Amino acid sequence: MNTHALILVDLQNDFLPGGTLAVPGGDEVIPIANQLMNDFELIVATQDWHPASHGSFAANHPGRQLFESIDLHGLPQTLWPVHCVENTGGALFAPGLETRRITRVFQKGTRTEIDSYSGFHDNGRRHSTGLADWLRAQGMTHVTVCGLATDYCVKFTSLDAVAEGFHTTLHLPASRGVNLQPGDVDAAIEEMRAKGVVITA
Ligand code: VGL
Ligand code: ZN
Repeated sequence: MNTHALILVDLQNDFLPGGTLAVPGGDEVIPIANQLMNDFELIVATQDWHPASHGSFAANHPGRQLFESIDLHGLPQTLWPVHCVENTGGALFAPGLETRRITRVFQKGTRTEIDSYSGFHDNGRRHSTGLADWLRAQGMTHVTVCGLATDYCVKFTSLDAVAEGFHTTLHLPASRGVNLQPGDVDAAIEEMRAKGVVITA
């Protein structure tokens, strides 16, 4: 597995039950991710890391509703509860996650004016996190992606991995989705499959 990296997406307190943007069953993936790490020599993690002023927070748009879609500097933006604010407990990795096995953490969503679902680029593809170049520099040709949430950050990280030329697998047992609308997770899985992601059930 020397050329195959594991990407753990957003395994952070605010996405777990009790967090501000809890993903149903999000806590269930932590022991599965710990187990999955045994199969990989190179493990990276993404970390949603927003300034309190972030444009994806409904609270920063008076008069707007949670989960409404707005135009944020030219891009469609779903308005989320305040979550994963930099240097707060909600942004920390889940306490049960074996973080010492993670070689590098790539933070995203760090700029107020734009959101970043993918661990590779922001939603406007304006800035890269450096993840793709770093993986290539380590000699990686394959990635397995898992984590939270299947229909947002896992999906966009997986699609960008394909676009960057990596052979990409989605590990479904170690992933959970939001399903703001019923069927969102299934649609995300179908879109990933159609665009070349191998799905491991
Ligand atoms: C995520 C919504 C907002 C995710 C992050 O990790 O999937 N979703 N920020
Ligand atoms: Zn976020």
